[in-house]
Amino acid sequence: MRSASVYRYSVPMDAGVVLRNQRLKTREGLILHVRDGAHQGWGDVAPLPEFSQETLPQAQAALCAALTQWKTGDVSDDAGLPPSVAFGLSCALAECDARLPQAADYRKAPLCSGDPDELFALLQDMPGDKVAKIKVGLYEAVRDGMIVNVLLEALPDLTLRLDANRSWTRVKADGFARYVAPELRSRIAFLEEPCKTREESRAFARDTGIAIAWDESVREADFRVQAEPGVSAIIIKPTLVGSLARCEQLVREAHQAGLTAVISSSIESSLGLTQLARIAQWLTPNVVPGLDTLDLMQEQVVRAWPDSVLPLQSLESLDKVWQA
Ligand code: OSB
Ligand code: MG
Repeated sequence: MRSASVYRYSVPMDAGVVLRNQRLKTREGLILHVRDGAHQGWGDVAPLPEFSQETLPQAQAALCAALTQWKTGDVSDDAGLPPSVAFGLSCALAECDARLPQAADYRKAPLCSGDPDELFALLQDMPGDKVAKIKVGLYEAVRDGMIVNVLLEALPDLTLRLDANRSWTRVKADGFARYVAPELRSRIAFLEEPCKTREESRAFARDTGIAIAWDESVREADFRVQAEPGVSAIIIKPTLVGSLARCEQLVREAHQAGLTAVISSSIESSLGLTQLARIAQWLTPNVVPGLDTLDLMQEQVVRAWPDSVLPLQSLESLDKVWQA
């Protein structure tokens, strides 16, 4: 006997979380619960404004239709569902069949978009290998270059991930690189999407010796995972990419091409984030996932992230929007 329920959540965000052109005041999404006899599973479906093509109402309609079909037969992992729906549904069904291992990698690369002094203090106290991620391209490229240089110089065991979100022209990207000493550049694990086009980003990597990673590109129709000079990683954001099967395939292709695959957040609720930590442990062991987004939120949802002090919205407090 199969049954399913869908709940709606809304989580207030910290002031000042900006996605591309829009301030994100609340994070809206759906929690789904499936039951199959004695087995059950949970999923988080949360299209990300400015990034996902589908809206939340469209995701909800597609999810309920897929769950209706699942009640009487199986739904294939890639049934043409919007990515956020494919991700949440495949997680719930994988939990239900015990295919999503419990072990999780709760490490996260601390994310810094503001104050480098704050990041410095945090990193100084971090045990073991230090990996942090800095958003660049928000202020002057030259300033970004200086900050990166100072941090790498001051903390010899620090590796940085940087993310420019395609914000630089080649001239600006060169302005950044000029301030990062050549001998420090190898400790930039990657710089995500420095330039407006893939071609410019490739040329930047080749000319500066700073490795790059594909993030936005991974979701473009013409993208193929392949080894390329200067490219060290691909970023996989399951909510934007799709089902677990699709994520597994991308990870497999990345590893075959000698690339690092990094599982990363699309600002899911704590429930979705803990599943991403499990997916990371399962598919990309030894690679710190990019999951430091919980602290952008003021509350957790249904399932808590270990050690987080944020209050938890219980299942009972959510609106049930559908069941069958
Ligand atoms: O630019 O990579 C991005 C989160 C939501 C949308 C876009 C991005 C992000 C992150 C997640 O940066 C954190 C990470 O990748 O470490
Ligand atoms: Mg990115």
